[in-house]
Amino acid sequence: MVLDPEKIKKDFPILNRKIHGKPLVYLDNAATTQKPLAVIEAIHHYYLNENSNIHRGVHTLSEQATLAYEGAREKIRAFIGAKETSEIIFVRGATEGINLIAQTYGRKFIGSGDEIVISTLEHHSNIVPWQILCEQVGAKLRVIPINDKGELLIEDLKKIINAKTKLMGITHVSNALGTIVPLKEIIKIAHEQNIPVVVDGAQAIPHLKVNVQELDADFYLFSGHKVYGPTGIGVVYGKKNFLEIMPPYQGGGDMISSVTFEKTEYNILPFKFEAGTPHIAGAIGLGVALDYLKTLDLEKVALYENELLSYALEKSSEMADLQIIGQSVDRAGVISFNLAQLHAHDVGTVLDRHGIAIRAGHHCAMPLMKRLGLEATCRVSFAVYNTKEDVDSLFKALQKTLEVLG
Ligand code: 7TS
Repeated sequence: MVLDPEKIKKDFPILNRKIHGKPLVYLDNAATTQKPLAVIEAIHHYYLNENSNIHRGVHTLSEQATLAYEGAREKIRAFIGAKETSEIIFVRGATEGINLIAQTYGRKFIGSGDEIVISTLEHHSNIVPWQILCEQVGAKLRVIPINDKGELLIEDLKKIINAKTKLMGITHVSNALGTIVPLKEIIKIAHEQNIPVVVDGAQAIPHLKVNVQELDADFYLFSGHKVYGPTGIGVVYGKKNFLEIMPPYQGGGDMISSVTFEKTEYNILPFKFEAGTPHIAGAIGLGVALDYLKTLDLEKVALYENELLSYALEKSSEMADLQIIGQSVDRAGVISFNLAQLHAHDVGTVLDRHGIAIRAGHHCAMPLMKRLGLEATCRVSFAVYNTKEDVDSLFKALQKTLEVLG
């Protein structure tokens, strides 16, 4: 059975909205995805029926909230193929996940003169936390270059890593160009030199079937809101042997097993990394979002989104004034482009008048834009509820944009 996009669309109430009198065509999914009714209802249900604090109550509500929260952790473990729930840490999102690793693993195990390798494709959230760490400990950032298509130059990576390399931070899928990085190969190269790899999976989790054990990723993190879940919740997966030797990220309640004024003993994994009351409703909502994706079948989702991408790329090639940025052979449902000599923001603004939501700008990847010699691009990014009709609407509106602005 193939996916039925019209049926899927009905699961997302916001897609019924009109924007400037036109039906909403939402093509800014790399920024955040819309939420299916099941997720909205799960959060609603939690606050209506189970709201209380977790891990501490002797009362029924607390027990139920704890079960729901820990149940969500198990769903995430299964979704990404981790070995144990103790390896799944709830955080606010991908950004906090990277900062957590930088400030715990990084502060403890990376020192003066050491090197951290990232790539030209990275989102600012996989650049700046490492720069901050480098300043704190006196380490140095090295960057894997790309070719003009937006693909990583693996041969250069082999030249960059050396005895000083203590960590690699790499995206799985580029948010700006859609490039799918050959992660397994890269992790293998890094591991041959005993370099742990942190994977930014923010743009991969919604689109690809990810198995952290098959990839052999040491850390893998993502945001809930990009995978049909709520904002304010995300996940860090870490191999247990790393998490165990890492100091805690923040201090406070729940992350301790005993406290005296002289000394504090920390809690076991994963609680050691979850200080304070977490985003309980968010975790539950994320679990339901992953359930939803599972019922659709991620392999079918990937095939369907690829179909949309091919259809849109074909349409792009028929439009002489449209220049596609990024031509990676292996890519997820993202198209970056510029239209004639128009500024991306102007294009985005006119498209909005047609009810079409896209992103325009540097996509929080300013070093990548610089490498490509650009200030900004327009970016269309697909989700499972998008249809070929959405793509048709986009290209009709782009033609009109050319007529108005060109
Ligand atoms: N990593 C990648 C690859 C991303 O695309 C983003 C967000 C992040 C990390 C940060 O995620 P957050 O949830 O912690 O903010 N990317 C985008 C985008 O492409 N447009 O808006 C946000």
